[in-house]
Order: sequence, then C-alpha cells, then structure tokens
Amino acid sequence: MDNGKLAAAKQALDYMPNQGVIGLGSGSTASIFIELLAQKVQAEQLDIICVATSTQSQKLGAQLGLNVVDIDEVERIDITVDGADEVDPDLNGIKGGGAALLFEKIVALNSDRNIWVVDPSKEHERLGQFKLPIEVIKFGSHHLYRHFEKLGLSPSYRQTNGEYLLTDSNNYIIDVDVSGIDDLTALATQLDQLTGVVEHGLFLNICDELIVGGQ
Ligand code: ABF
Repeated sequence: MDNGKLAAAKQALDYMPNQGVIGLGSGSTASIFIELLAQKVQAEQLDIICVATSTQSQKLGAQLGLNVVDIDEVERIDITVDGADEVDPDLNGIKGGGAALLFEKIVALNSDRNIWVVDPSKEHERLGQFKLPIEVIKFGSHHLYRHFEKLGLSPSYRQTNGEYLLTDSNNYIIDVDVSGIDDLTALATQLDQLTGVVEHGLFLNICDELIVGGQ
C-alpha cells in the first residue's frame, strides 16, 4: 500500500465527528479512507451515515459494514473525504481520473466541508499535466469532440478494451489537454455552458482542506 496515501487517509480520520453524514470519495486513497472509517465506526460505535460518490465506493462502504444511503435520503453532508488527480497551491484541482467526477462533484457541492486526501505526487504549481476529464452524453458527442479539437484541447475518448468507457450514469468521458490554458476558470465556465457536457473535472474553490500524506 502506498505510504503517502495511507498517511493522508489516516489523518482524515481526525476530522470525523462522532455522529453525522460523511461523503465517501472514490479512487485508491479514498478507498483506504473508507476502510479506516469503517474500522473506526465499528470500534467506537459511531452514529455515522454515509453517501457515496460512485458505485465502487458505495459497494466498498456497504461491504465493510458502513451505513451507505442514497444522497437524496440526507438533508446535507457534513464532511466529504475524496482524492484528486492534481491539486495546485490554491487548492483547485482536477478530478475524474476514475470517471466518477459527476457524482463526486454533486456530493462535494452538497457538503459543508470537503477534505482531499492525496500523496505528494498530486501537488502541482499549475494544473494541466493530468488530462481533464469531461463527461458528455452519448448523443452528439462527436460534435463536442470536434468542438474541443477546434479549441486546441487535443481530445480523446476514454476507452477500455477498445470500447468507449461508460460512467456510472451511462455517459462517455472525453479527456482533454488543458496544459496550454491560462484561465481555467474561464474554461470551466465555458464547459458549464456547453449543451451535451454533463460535468467536467475542474474542481475550483471546492476543497476546504488538503491533506498530503507522507510529507
Ligand atoms: C477520485 O479518485 C478522483 O477524482 C481521482 O480521479 C482519483 C484519485 O485516485 P487515487 O487516490 O487513486 O490517486 O478521487
């Protein structure tokens, strides 16, 4: 197990309340956190309800005995602990390498506090080494693809075994290169307004607390 990820996940446990609603992130670091949280909840008999950011984290949490409910069954989420693919010094990030960006953003935006757990390799002065995932509906997606080409974003469809990857919501992911873009806030606004784009992996002004393990 990666020591940086484990260290970050362990530190996030310190933020857990004795009772409340916790958002479970996706990816390997968030999965370590879910395992540690399940142990803590069981050992200390905490009154914790969880909501998940992906089918994968929902299954993992439930298997480990956590009470994972649908997001619409809770009023509000107290704290969400999630990973990230890249984070800059202002705590803006790129997420969605695991294709769970849509549920991750919905859970994050309904959380009072968002904690990101990462290993040191995720910290970057400037975002864009990691390709930005954009979730698009299938219908007309080739037109969006060509639009991204015209914007100079070098798009590529996310694929597994030669097939377009499908997200938990049955959409496609188009990964784009934003390394040459200076104003990512403007790009996020532009993407938010594009019909057919369901969500993108720019998480700007969402992270409240960054825990970098192993530093
Ligand atoms: C999720 O998991 C994602 O948004 C991000 O793509 C990924 C990070 O995974 P890991 O912790 O495995 O590096 O949080």
